[in-house]
Amino acid sequence: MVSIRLTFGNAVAVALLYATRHVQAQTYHLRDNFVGRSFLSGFSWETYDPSGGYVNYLDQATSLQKNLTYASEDKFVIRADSTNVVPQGARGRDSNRIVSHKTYADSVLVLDMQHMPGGCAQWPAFWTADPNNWPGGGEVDIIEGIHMQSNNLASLHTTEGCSMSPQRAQQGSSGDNNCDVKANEDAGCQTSFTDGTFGEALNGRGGGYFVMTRSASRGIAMYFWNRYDSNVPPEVKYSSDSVTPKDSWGEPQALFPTDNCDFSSHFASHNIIMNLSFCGPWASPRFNSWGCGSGKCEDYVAYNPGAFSDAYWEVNALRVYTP
Ligand SMILES: *[C@@H]1O[C@H](CO)[C@@H](O)[C@H](O)[C@H]1NC(C)=O
Ligand SMILES: CC(=O)N[C@H]1CO[C@H](CO)[C@@H](O)[C@@H]1O
Repeated sequence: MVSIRLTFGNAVAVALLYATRHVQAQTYHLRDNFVGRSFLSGFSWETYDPSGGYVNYLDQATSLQKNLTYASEDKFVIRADSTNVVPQGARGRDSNRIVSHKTYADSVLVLDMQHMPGGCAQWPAFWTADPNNWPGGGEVDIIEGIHMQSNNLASLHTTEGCSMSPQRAQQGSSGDNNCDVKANEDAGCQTSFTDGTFGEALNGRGGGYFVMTRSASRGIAMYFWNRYDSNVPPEVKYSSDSVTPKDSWGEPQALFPTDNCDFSSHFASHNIIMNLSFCGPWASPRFNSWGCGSGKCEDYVAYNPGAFSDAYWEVNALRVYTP
């Protein structure tokens, strides 16, 4: 009898485990596939800088004309000006900030990125938010960092009542754990990815694939594979009609589960935003300590155009999948 019970118990346990995994494997279907010129029609170029950077964001027409935005059949590039000294009285160095027309809630974003900005004074970011409802609608920073950082920093920013346990099933390491923008001077709840996931360090590996999965019931997970990693899931590497995040993808770099955060009330539908700012409240005060020189961040940006020849995002594809 005892042995029968044990056998029965094990069978139930195995069945439950299988059922749990099966439930987690949700399939998402391709909704938008931004490649090359389709960025021009799918995004708007915002000229206003809400973050206090030393930057002059251009409108699309001006940026195209200066070739600071470039789109072909299969490439999309946005870059900072790297030939001119910043004129007296200008808002800062010419750059780009693009915002998707469409918004997405539960979704999987696949960013196939060849090259990203990185270096002294630079503050690039790839993120999602509802710009008309901040912080009420939440913010998800997928790629962000400053200066010569080589670990990507991912974070969530919310209203109060959303936090993360410091121990999470992720490859990266957690930093601040309160997502509330009023805690920790808006650091948000954070995970630092492993090394080689940001800036020049990442470019040296041929860029790679960033994947963000967002679900009101399961929270947010972020994955990264560099371009030559043999474990990039085929559905991520090659344009595919659907993706199914699953255990075989391995442990995510960053995990933001729902245990202490109700995602449906803290996150609205989000636009996708890519920007490249300079200096500002995060990078300026850390300019000297990062070994970028003894002067001021803004002067470095103004008088050293040549230092920004690598300050560009080059995107092969951005695919958006929804349930
Ligand atoms: C414009 O920028 C693209 C991408 O950076 C580059 O390949 C191309 O040569 C540039 N065109 C000109 C005319 O400089
Ligand atoms: C100027 C600008 O848009 N800066 C934003 C760039 O991205 C980060 C995302 O973390 C925002 O916090 C900045 O406001």
